Amino acid sequence: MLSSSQGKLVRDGEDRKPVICIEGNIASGKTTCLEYFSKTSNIEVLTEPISKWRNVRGHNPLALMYEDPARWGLTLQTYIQLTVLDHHLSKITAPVRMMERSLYSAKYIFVENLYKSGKMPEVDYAVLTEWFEWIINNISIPIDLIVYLQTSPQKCFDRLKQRCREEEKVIPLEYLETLHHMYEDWLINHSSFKVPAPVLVIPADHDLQKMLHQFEENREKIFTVPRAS
Ligand code: TTP
Ligand code: MG
Repeated sequence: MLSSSQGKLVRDGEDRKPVICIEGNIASGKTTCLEYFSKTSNIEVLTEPISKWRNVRGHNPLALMYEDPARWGLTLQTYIQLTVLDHHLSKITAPVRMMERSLYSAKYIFVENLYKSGKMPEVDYAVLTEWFEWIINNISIPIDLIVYLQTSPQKCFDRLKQRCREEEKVIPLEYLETLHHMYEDWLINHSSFKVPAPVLVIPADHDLQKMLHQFEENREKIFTVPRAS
């Protein structure tokens, strides 16, 4: 549960433990990275609650959003915001937490893109933004490191085709290109939104073997991250 500290709601009854968020475009390899480190002891790994986004009480808001973003974008993004917030606030069960994405990328990448591309009505964007700002102003969401899996949009497109998630069959290369530029502006160029933690960039176009090798090479850097205050 939550209690209040320094004006913000915080998770109850535990010391602050380091939280590492894995970020990157759709199909950049976030889950693969998390699965790799899940074999390490003393780390808690939280993969994205995508199964919930595909089935909330028998409905599939992810599929609905791809079918008609203007109608269902708000529905999906509201639910994503809730499920990701739930992850941020859940009790940490190991000395370090690693999680897929964050509240920030759902808003700064996906919601912004829906709005900027004219697919989300202004009132929906306003409501989501009010919600998001209320959350970050009133609830403590500590993140100590962002690991950015930096890919080319074409590589993500190829992986997307290979993995063949039913809802994602309609995604064109241009969509991944737009998300890529938004990620770069946010985490590399620092020209869009505030970056909530230090960023470690891992080039992520390589094949699985090389990626696993790189994850291992970066292990030290990732897990000796100083805790944000
Ligand atoms: P991702 O969050 O990118 O997860 P992934 O499993 O595809 O990535 P990886 O292969 O790197 O593990 O996207 C999951 C799906 O949810 C994808 O179709 C994009 C969609 N999505 C949104 O539409 N809005 C959002 O805010 C988020 C976070 C995802
Ligand atoms: Mg994933």
